[in-house]
Amino acid sequence: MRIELGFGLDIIGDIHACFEEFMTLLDKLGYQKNREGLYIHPEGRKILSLGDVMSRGPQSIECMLFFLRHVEAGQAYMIDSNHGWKIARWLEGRKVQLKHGDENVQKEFKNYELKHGKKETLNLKARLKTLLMDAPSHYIVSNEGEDLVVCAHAGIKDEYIGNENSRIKDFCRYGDVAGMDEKGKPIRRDWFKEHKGDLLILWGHDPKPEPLLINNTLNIDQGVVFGGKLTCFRFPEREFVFVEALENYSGKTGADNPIGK
Ligand SMILES: [Mn+2]
Repeated sequence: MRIELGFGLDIIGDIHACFEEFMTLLDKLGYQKNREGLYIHPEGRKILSLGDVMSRGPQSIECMLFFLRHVEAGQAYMIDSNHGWKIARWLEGRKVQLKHGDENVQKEFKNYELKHGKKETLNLKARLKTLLMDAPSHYIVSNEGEDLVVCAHAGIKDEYIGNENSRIKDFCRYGDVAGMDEKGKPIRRDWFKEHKGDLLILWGHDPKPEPLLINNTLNIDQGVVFGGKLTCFRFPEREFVFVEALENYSGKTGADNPIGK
């Protein structure tokens, strides 16, 4: 789970199947499509996704396929996430309830099968399942032996950093959830208040209208699928690059919309 900073990282918040906005972002960041169809940065930068690349939005398969190809090519990293884990188990053939936008992935696969046939669909599903199952709970970005940044989907406790077990995986997927309220929404505890030290923790999952920096923890999920924007945090430059959502794909408005759109 420890990766080298190398020539720089472009760390990207929850994409949630907003493939068009993601392509616009890569273009803004200076990535160029090569002959094999891979997006390569001329300065050798790499892409790191905070997870939830699929579900809710319109193009889950395209987004997952992008990370499948770029992770295999060593050009991108992608961490585990709550939707990613749900879809992984569905792809494995387990009985899971597809809701909160996961049902869109199933619909996309039905259309994919009509277009590409059963064999190719099964093959893709198996490869995507492996990608999602193999995704680590978090990454530690280091440079010349010094740890600089931790990337986790929904959050992490300081004592979990550098370790991996089922409890840590769950915490990184869902954050510190104290149960559900009467409306079925998770009651979230603010894990980031406990973080100490200089290590910067990047996280997404819980959309905020703007990047939120507290205690050296930085939320970069600005709710693109809810009509907000897709965020990239460039490291080590510590610069933000945003792409505004083309629309609110979520069907959620007003009080039901986490960023109030
Ligand atoms: Mn999430």
